[in-house]
Amino acid sequence: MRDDPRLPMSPRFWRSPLRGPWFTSVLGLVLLVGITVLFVTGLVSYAAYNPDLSPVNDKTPDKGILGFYLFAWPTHPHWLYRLDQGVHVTLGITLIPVLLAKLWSVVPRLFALPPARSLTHALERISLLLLVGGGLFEFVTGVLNVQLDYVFPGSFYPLHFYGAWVFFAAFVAHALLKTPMALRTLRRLREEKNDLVPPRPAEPTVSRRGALWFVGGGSLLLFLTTVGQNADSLRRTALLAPHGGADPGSGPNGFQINKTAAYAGIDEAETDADAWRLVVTGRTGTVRLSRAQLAELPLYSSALPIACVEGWSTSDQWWRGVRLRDLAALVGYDGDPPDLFVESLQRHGAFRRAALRANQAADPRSLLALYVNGEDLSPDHGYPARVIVPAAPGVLNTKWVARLTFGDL
Ligand SMILES: Nc1nc2c(c(=O)[nH]1)N[C@H]1C(S)=C(S)[C@@H](COP(=O)(O)O)O[C@H]1N2
Ligand SMILES: [Mo]
Repeated sequence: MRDDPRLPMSPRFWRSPLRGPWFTSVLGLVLLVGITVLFVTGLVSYAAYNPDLSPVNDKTPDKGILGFYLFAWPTHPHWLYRLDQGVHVTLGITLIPVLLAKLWSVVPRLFALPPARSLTHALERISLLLLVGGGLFEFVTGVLNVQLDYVFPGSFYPLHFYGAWVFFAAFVAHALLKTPMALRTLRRLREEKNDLVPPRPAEPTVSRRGALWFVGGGSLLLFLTTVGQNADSLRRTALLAPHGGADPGSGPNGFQINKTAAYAGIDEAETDADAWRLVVTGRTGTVRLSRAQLAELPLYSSALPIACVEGWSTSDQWWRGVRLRDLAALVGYDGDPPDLFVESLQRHGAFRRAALRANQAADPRSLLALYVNGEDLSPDHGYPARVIVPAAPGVLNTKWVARLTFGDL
């Protein structure tokens, strides 16, 4: 079987003259840097949810020691989550051609016989299964979540989170084994020959450098059609960005909408000025405020973006409303406020409520916004009132707020 060139187990089956240590090494080193950045930005992104704060924010309750690194998410700089998640998603999409080319370059090894020459070899091949399987799993779950909007109801986070740890563990082992060889190959300190070089190469149709330009061009194209989803003025260039569908229209409320009021099942009768009351609860009891009463309180403006886990973000918008810390003061917290639990009018859906940390409630830029860009919030942007907090993931900026509960969670 090993010698029959019609079967993939035979080295002679694989004929592309592009395969060899140089091509694999270049792609491998790009992935070494890129995937490390993806892993770090991904872990940081998860910390931004403040999962230690409350079960409401915790999307992977069984994470155990994998949550060792979690930290209290800061509110400075205000674009922190926007940058982190923008890099995570844009880079992930950009690396797809590199990942595919890298896998293509080593695919003969998948079929190599015998399956294991020694115990070390067997362990190496098992780690490769975790590496390739884990890598494909992370890229596929990531892209599906970005493109199809929660195809894994409630379970994308644990899948992607645990997958990342499995994948990265195998990735570190692989990098330790292979990086020295890849660097030597690129410095041409060693003869360019290994089992990836086809024993009976076909005529080249493209040079190795040409092939690399092709892969790089694919990445560049994906980058250029994705990166625009990180700013209002560039959004039209983001051809590959999801949610091109719900047209936010123009004007002050004309920025990205993910879930409309109709989608969230918000009943207009409930948001009506006569019916809606904000219920604020804290140490000294409960107060109820109509929108008109809220608008009588001292109002402040904050320029803050919305940045979604899916990798899109808006430019800074001008929000205007009541400071969360001022609302805390109404219910007995004169100094710094405690943690805060926010609930919306929405009855179903994982993001209908969120927990905010004391530092987020205390930041003077954190608002219960009534207006955006000089106008009332539109129904789709959370009318009558929405939370907006600097540096936080979009999920924590609850729309259609009904109730704020201050107190240690
Ligand atoms: N009540 C409520 N608030 C919510 C959501 C939601 O589903 N329900 N979605 C959140 C998410 S995931 C994001 S990214 C921001 C912005 O979402 P939008 O584009 O739908 O306005 O609102 C947040 N606020
Ligand atoms: Mo989001």
